Amino acid sequence: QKDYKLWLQYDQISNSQMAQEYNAEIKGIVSLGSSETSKIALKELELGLNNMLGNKIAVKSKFEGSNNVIVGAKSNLNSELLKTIQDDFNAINEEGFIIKFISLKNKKQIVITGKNDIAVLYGVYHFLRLLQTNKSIKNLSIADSPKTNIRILNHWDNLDRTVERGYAGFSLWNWQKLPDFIDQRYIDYARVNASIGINGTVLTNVNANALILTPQYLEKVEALANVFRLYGIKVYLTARFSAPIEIGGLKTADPKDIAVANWWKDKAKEIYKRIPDFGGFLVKANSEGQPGPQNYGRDHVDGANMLADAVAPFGGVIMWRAFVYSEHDANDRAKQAYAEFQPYDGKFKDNVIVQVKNGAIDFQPREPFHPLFGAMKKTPIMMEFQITQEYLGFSTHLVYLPKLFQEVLEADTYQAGKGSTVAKVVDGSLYKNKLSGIAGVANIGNDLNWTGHPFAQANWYGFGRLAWDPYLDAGVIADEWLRSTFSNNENFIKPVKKMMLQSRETVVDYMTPLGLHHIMDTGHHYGPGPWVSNLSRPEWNPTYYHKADKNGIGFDRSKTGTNATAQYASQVEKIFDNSETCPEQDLLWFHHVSWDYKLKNGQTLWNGMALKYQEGVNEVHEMQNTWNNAEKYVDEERFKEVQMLLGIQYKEAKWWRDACLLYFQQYSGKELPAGVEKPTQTLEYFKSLKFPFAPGN
Ligand code: BDP
Repeated sequence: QKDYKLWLQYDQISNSQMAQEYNAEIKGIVSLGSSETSKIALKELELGLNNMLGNKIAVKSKFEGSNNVIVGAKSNLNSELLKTIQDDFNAINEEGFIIKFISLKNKKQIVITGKNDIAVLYGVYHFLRLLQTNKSIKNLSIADSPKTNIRILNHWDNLDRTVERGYAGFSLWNWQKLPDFIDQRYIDYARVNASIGINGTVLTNVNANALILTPQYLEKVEALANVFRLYGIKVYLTARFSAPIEIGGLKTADPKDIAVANWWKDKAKEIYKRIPDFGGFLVKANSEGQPGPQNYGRDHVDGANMLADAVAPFGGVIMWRAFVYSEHDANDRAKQAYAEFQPYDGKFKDNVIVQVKNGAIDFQPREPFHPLFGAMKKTPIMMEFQITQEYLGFSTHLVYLPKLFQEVLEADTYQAGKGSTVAKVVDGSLYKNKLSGIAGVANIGNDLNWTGHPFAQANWYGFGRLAWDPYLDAGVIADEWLRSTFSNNENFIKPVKKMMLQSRETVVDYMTPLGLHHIMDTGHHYGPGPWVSNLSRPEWNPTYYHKADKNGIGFDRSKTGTNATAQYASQVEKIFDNSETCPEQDLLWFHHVSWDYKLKNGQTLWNGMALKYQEGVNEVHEMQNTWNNAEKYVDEERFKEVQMLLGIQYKEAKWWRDACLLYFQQYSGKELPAGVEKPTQTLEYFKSLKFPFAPGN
């Protein structure tokens, strides 16, 4: 099944010129290593080359003849070979690889190497990608290393196999059959992740269940770790802060209590005995009702450091989340994480890294970057992106997320002067952190195609590529993905890539244009619900976020409002604080403006907003056209699936437009401008819609 193979299709090269080149340049494989991982690398290379070149490639035991692909880690290279690439090793880190044409005894050879077998595996995948994307390999000389240490998926998977915010079926982890039954899917999962350089996975939900830390479950976790290790993937777990009470029989989980600290130390010892390369814990504490150190009058530093001490002897890390906001805090929700965490700068132990969502609210179609990036100069900060589309149409809407990721990574925090981009914060280069990382909340489930929407595979792929190199361009990534997943035909690539790159702006247009946010319906966050105002916590209500009234719309976070802008470096603050200089895409995030406010294009806010909603709908229609024209380049199954999904997206884009405009119109009191289609239903109708079944909430 094509869907299942993701971006590792290895279709036969149809471009005859490239096929000729590859056949001339690649005559055989010489594999030097003998570890399990070396065997995996060899098998992959054989599979890829045999399929793409359409003939069986010779696997040799010696360097006979020329143009062999020689694969092996540095320690496997003989001195003669090593001499030819010695210098290249200075250009890579522990996980980096070298792919190079060399001359050995006057014969041309291609070496794929690195400092260990996992790095070599990364090199093999990179080499295969070059062929998959029809790049010339003549005289290759590549030395490439990942820029971040922790490149990790966060699975919000529960032990009953439901997945919080998961839209691609149930959890991959079959706890009932583990540890003895190793589903082929675990191996395939590790393989595809290795192909994009992902090196960690948190198996369990941030809303954690302490049971995962009991011996019965740890035995199962160990079985998964044994599979993943061969592909360079470390296993991590979420730690429920109250576990010492729930499964340890203690009366408290106070981090300053010796018995509690010892309980975690013993637990860590027990885990590392089973899994010597266990990565560590991800913790959601004192957030949305989860237990944490504050239950005992302690703070986040106390909690994180206590756990850090437990895993430190084994080289483990604690990823402590900064996703906090409280109903008892009268502050603007967008300000709370910064207000709470920034003062802790420099207080965490060395093996703690603070995990921060890309924006200050919650994975919206668009958010300005989180003010904590760059603001903690003595604390490593890692990125948390959401690959699963909780607020962006689940796995039903086609939205290419690397565009969103890139926008955040490129944002300049100015925290250490101009050029202090978020990418430099998360790769650790800005403040020379020892730890760095990028996490993505996984969009993977047990659906046959892994991600529900065939194009959601691109979001997994793109996440991995950006975690490896946060400076990559979303367009380049889309190009790679399309070629590896579908076809190298330019007539296919060009329009479909354009559609992907536009798709993120499109969803913003039909859901939350001009800086609107969090106006999704209650609980599931799927359809529009700007009218919702009856939830117990004020900051859960859409009305809290858009603040529409007769005078205008938007959340005033400037000096005249909550002053959230002051949490940014002064250069950024200045820009956001003034509605004239604030990027229009963030206008209603930072400002409450009148319905007659003049936009840059001369339209009034009301007209401009209505036209944006319409534009979003039109753009989805365009996507449908683009896809229909792509039919002859795509297998029937995937073609039909995407076609049907785009049909739903078109219907739902109109639902968003009509529901939001009818609702806001009550306040603006204005007619819809020319060019905006008339709503087909009344506001009452849209309000009465109940979403019958929403997965994963
Ligand atoms: C929100 C989700 C919720 C998660 C929470 C989190 O709605 O399901 O538990 O974030 O990140 O986006 O902890």
